[in-house]
Amino acid sequence: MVNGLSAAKLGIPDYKLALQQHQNYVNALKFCGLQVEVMEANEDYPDSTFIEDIALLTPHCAIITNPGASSRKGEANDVIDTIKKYYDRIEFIREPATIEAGDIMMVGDHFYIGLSERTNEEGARQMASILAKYKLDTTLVPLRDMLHLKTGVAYLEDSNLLVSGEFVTAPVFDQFNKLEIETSESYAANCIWVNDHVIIPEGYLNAKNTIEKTGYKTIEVDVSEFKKLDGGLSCLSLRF
Ligand code: CIR
Repeated sequence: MVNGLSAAKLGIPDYKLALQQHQNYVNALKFCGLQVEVMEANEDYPDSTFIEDIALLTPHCAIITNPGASSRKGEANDVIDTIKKYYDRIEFIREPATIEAGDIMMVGDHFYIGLSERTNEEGARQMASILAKYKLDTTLVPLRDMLHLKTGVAYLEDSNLLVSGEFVTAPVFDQFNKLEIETSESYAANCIWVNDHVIIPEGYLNAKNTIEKTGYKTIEVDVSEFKKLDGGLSCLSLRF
């Protein structure tokens, strides 16, 4: 992962510390009642720890994406056998479509798809048409600055949506109860709701207060080494 893609300018990740942080992340998921299968590291793909991007797992099917970053194409090959253990129906996004599932946010039967530097219109189109087969709807969200849609929004169920940066005023999210994460803490807009807990990155006090005031229990996990590669908490797992 020390060779992973990064725009953060926060330096090279400390690999040993990243391993510890990853273990703490796994422990937090287990604490929330999840069963966790940890994949072997794939040293050919420095960004493969951000496994969220390579598949969308819905209640009906798994959809293998085609990453927009060329160094990430092929990451899925290593993971499909594992996904097959849990899914009979596996669909694929095909060239020239590109899409990374960090650009997809699930809200019940509805999926918001960010159009980003990694997800092109054809990617969103193929994804929407696969989802439609399973009676799942989609809304497209053009991105301005963020890497991925879920870099700046996180759905916490019960209509509660964390929003930061360009998404604070985006009309597409107006029907939600928006919980704004201030710019200086924008990294904390990438949280995950798991069985009534919200796992949040460590060190973002205002975000933590906002989430707790809304009625959630929070679990803080330090993911500083993954932040150095522009990745957040959601990116590190496929949850279904
Ligand atoms: C990348 O640039 O692809 C990785 N360094 C970070 C991916 C983060 N994934 C995500 O936001 N879903």
